[in-house]
Amino acid sequence: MTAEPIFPPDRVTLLGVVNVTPDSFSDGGCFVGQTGPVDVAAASAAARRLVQDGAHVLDVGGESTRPGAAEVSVAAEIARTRPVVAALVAELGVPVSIDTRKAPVAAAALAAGASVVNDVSGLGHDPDLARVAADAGAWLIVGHLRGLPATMQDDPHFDDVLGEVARELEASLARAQAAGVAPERLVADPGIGFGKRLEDNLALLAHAGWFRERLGVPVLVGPSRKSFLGSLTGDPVAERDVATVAACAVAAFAGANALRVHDVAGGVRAGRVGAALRAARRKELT
Ligand code: HH2
Repeated sequence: MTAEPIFPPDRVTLLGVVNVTPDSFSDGGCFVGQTGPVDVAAASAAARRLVQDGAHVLDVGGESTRPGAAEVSVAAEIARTRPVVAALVAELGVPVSIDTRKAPVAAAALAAGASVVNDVSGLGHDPDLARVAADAGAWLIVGHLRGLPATMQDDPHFDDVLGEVARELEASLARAQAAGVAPERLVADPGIGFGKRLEDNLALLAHAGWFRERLGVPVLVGPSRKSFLGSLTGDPVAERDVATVAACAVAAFAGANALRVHDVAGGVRAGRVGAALRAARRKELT
């Protein structure tokens, strides 16, 4: 377990995405097919480039959580992620995060050397996940998600998106602490694209700092290549990295502590510009 602070308050932490899935919405099929083995060497080479580009953490996932995605079995998810986590831990010298909703998948990754658990379901999917993170002394990212990825975009609705998401994240953070996760190991994520309308996603990104103040933990956002950016720009998935950079810069300006991105080179620059502008704000005028 790494002793370094993975989400220090004085930097914008960059998580580089390493999706070991056949069907992720923007980068599926790079390292594994619907059947057959995982190409660990290719995943490792791609992850090495993310680190060279400035990633502080590598976020390894074995199940797509895009709208409409089918659930993957625990065995298949472990078979995809564990060898990649082990290789990245051995070869790359940066903390590795496991992007999963399931306790056994997290346990396998933590045993292979991961130090962060990233749960987009905010502990809503598997009641044992927080205990697994607590037992390992791992960091835990709790995301906001109502329902299941398969149906989350079926007519989502909020009367007060900021208040409702904050209250539900507070409940997730309380569950994590009740299971033994130390408060200083917690990160909250308002869940961009997870059961949200365009206006919800925009409000959540624009108020990242408000969440940070209210929840008292670092706030991570993951706008990378998501469909709300396509709605705004008309860009297809493969061409959304420029819009992602813009969203990340604004999120960092608004107070986000961490950005989860596919294009790390762009995310690093967005984080620097957004954080510098935030530092330059004259509080009495904002
Ligand atoms: N978004 C995705 C996956 N994991 N984790 C956090 N904490 N926050 C996010 O916004 C987030 C996440 C979805 O993006 P991606 O991994 O690119 O796609 P897929 O779920 O299709 O694999």
